[in-house]
Amino acid sequence: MREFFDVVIIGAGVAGLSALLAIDDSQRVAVINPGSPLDTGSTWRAQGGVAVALGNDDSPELHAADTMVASRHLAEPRAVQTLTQEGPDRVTELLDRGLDVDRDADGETLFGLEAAHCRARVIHQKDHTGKALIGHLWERAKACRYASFFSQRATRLLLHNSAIGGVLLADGTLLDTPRVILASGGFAGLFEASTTGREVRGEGIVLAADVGARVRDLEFVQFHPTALDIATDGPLPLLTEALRGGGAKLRLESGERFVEELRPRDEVARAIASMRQKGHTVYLDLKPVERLAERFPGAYAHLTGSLRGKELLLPVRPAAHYTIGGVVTGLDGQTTVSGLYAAGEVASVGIHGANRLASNSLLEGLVFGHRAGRHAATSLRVWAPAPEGRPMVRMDEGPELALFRRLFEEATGVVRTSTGLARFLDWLNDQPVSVETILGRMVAESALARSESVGAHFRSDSSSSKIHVAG
Ligand code: FUM
Repeated sequence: MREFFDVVIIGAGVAGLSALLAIDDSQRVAVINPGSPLDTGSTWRAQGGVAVALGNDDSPELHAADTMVASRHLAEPRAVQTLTQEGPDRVTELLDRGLDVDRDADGETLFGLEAAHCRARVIHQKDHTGKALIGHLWERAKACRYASFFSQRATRLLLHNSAIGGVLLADGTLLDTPRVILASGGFAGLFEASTTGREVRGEGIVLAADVGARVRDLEFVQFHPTALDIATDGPLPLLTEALRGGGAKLRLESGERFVEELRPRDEVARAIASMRQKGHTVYLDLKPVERLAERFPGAYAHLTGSLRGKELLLPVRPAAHYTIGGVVTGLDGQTTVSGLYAAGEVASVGIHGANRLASNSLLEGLVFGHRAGRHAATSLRVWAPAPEGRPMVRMDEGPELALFRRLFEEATGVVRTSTGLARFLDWLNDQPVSVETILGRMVAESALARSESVGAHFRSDSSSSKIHVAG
């Protein structure tokens, strides 16, 4: 089957649906997503919320300053300004259209505090904000008469004369189009310990690189400090940072505290990893959190069953959570390939630098998804049919992929060394080529190339490296 669309959006998380909703009904748009966005991808799993400068004591400038500091000043100021200045409009639009968020008794929006923010500025719905947001966007998306939805996976981008000409889907369908918006998420699902779905494997980055798009900063992988430490083959449940914003403390089995809970996320993750390496178990103590069951029903639910205890302690560990690098874009999502756009976690527009500020990613999807959709819909393109191509190979879930995840995590986890990275790259040389091995190589090579530790990238063999542990 072959069909023409004005725009094809790959991914139906917050960035993809924001792009769709920014396009007018004069365009025919295809949205590709392997399953329902209500339970695939990353948006629906987001807990804490959306950071946005809407509070009376807040401003886009303060939000931008916090974002720059968290990024270790490697973020691009113009991109950060765009995020923080346009964020309030995007979020206000959602609230005006009925997005349900937590409010006080007077109906005023409540703002949560998270690490490295100088103000409480995270709007949320309990600890399942992602579900509320994607549910809202999905209802609106389904009402778009100009959109066709394909429950499929994109397996190759096709070029004609160096410009986008089409997209090949896993079932062999070819979508002819002059414009593709990649909004397919990051690659945290390639790590053994991850808060993200196993299906989130960075395919968009590999598809874009395959057609020559520039990619950067893949070494910056954000590990969330507090995933629930349980044995599972799937993603680890996240214990939102908002819990620490609400007073939860990190403790060793002795009850001793060892790190300030609201230090930047990378520092807290490394402090926990270091304690675990010394043989300690690390717990999140939820006792100080007021109205725990009401405000954080997801976290509270973990206190039942085998984890029930009077002490309200949950065992935690760092887990891959968000991948900062990606396909390089301008402020309207344009990549270095004509007709190809990217937005959200798959993209690198420059707002995170070496470390993403907590709860900036849903805002990123809203702001830059919207901009990419608007630009793609209004840009003029001459289109010619692309030659057909072959699908890229993707590994099946099974022992090979489990081994890949284990070795990938050993090499590119919270703490990296040149020896470990080189060993992983050697191992990859003997593996069949797939989306996963291509991505694994790109990440390991980036991590090897950056020999100094900065932000989320920590090389224990770098002279400047120091793990931040109190006392
Ligand atoms: O802890 C959290 O709720 C995660 C927030 C984020 O990744 O931005």
